Amino acid sequence: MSSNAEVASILYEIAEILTIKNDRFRSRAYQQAAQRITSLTEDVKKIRENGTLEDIPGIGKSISATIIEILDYGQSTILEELKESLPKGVQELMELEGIGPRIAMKFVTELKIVNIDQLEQAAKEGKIRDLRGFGEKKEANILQSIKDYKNRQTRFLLGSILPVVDEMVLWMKGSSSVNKIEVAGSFRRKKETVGDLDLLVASNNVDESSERFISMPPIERIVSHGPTRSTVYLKGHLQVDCRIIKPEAYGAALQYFTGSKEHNVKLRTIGVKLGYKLNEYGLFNRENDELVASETEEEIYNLLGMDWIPPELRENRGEIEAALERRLPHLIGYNEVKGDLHLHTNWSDGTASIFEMVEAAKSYGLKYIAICDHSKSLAIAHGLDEDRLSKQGKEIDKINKKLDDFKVLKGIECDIKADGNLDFPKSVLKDLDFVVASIHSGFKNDEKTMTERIISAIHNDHVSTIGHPTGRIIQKRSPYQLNLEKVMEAAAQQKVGLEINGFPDRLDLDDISTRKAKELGVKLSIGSDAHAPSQINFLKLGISVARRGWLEYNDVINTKF
Ligand code: DGT
Ligand code: CA
Ligand code: CA
Ligand code: ZN
Repeated sequence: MSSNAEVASILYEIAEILTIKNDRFRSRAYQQAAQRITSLTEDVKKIRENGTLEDIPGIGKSISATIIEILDYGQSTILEELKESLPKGVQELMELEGIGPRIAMKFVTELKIVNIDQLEQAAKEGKIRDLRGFGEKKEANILQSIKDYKNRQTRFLLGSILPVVDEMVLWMKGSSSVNKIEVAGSFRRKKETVGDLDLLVASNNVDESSERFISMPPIERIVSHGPTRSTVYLKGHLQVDCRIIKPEAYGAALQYFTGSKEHNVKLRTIGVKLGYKLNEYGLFNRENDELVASETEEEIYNLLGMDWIPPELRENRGEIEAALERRLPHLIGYNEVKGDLHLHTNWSDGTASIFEMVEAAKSYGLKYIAICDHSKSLAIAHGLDEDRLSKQGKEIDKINKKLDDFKVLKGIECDIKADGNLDFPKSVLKDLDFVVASIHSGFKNDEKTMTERIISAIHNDHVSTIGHPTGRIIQKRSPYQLNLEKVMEAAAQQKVGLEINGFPDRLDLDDISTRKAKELGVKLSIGSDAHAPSQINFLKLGISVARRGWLEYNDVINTKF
């Protein structure tokens, strides 16, 4: 979309809502302005640069300000506010691509449809095609928009989208117009699942960056395209919102679009008390609207009287208070984990040999790994019995002799049996360097049974940590019935760790439980639970959870050594 078309379409939308609200006079003004812009032969951006916007007939001070906002930021405050003022049903229908205020209002008033589900039903029953101005084609388009909308409602595992984010960032960096680039939103906060990706690009050539974005290889469909704002679907229906910003406003946009919304709301109220206005464009003086800061996040946080806050903490869970009082945690760094304390090989259900896992761990930058294959109860995973475990131990000895500056620990992921005993006797466990004790059966135990089962494993002298302590599988399986607080208290008392399992659909403990564990004095072990060499990368996901759980260097077992 050219700038002229983008500006005109927003002006038209404003006009449309004003009509619905019976503000005929302003509506006409916006409509005429939109028509003017559409019929211009010159680029509206040029006219703006020449300072002659208001020379265009029908464009006064206020509409010209709106146009400047659209050109600079791809959106309009007036439009956003007008949308907010519409009935809820109309607002919901407008979430659909291709449904503007006028059509949404028509559905609400003529068909008494007040939400997307009702619209879907009506379209499926062929009730839309008979409306004046519609037809089969438009009805089919509506169904497509609804399908897209529903796909947008599904969330993606953080771990599953890392490769596509890398690919996207690399692609964008291939354009010399790209000055800075980052995926903001929940991705930057490292939430366990993300709804969509919010790509921010600081650019010294907006048009070039925008073209680069929509010509990205993994795009499945372009939903909208404008100089400062575009939306696309990647394969698998992952939505990417791209915003292209001038370098001097990058920090403000990064702060705003990193969120979370709750964090931003709280930050704004603090700004108000200090006489500031904070939005995606910058920090402004409330009195005279003068820009105070926008280039970096640090400036903004500092002017608000606080330390810069790491994105993983921005959930309004006390981080703003901590930043104001200069007592933010010194979060564990992504490079501070020296070993992987949970991974599998082809001795059980992994795909690779011990040596191949060592190679992968070394190239990741680790100093040690604990081989923790499954124990014999888990027959489905080809779990080890005493005999094979001892053979594996001998192979590990051989490998260690060949390695310098790297160590392979002898470990096991030992099943906790129904009665709370472990799958191996103490005489076997005592010779191991690291014992992960995990539940892999009897998920339906009641709370008391499950809690006692895990606590009795904690009381085994040879257990180092409890693997994936709650058993949840994201979007698939709820945690076991468990009194997690009691488990944490026992772990703290017995000096047994609890694991943060980095496997993308586990991330168990989760962020909130991790923080609770720390508060109760538990040490955490981070393990990738890798079943293949490349999966050692999942350690990063575990570290993200640790950071979201406010952990510092000393809270994590495998920062040491
Ligand atoms: P997601 O995509 O559902 O995983 O979660 P987010 O946090 O990425 O949310 P998203 O994509 O809707 O918006 C990105 C960020 O933009 C969000 O974290 C904060 C900011 N933001 C978006 N809409 C609003 C809003 O209405 N008010 C405020 N204060 N911030 C917003
Ligand atoms: Ca997002
Ligand atoms: Ca978004
Ligand atoms: Zn396991």
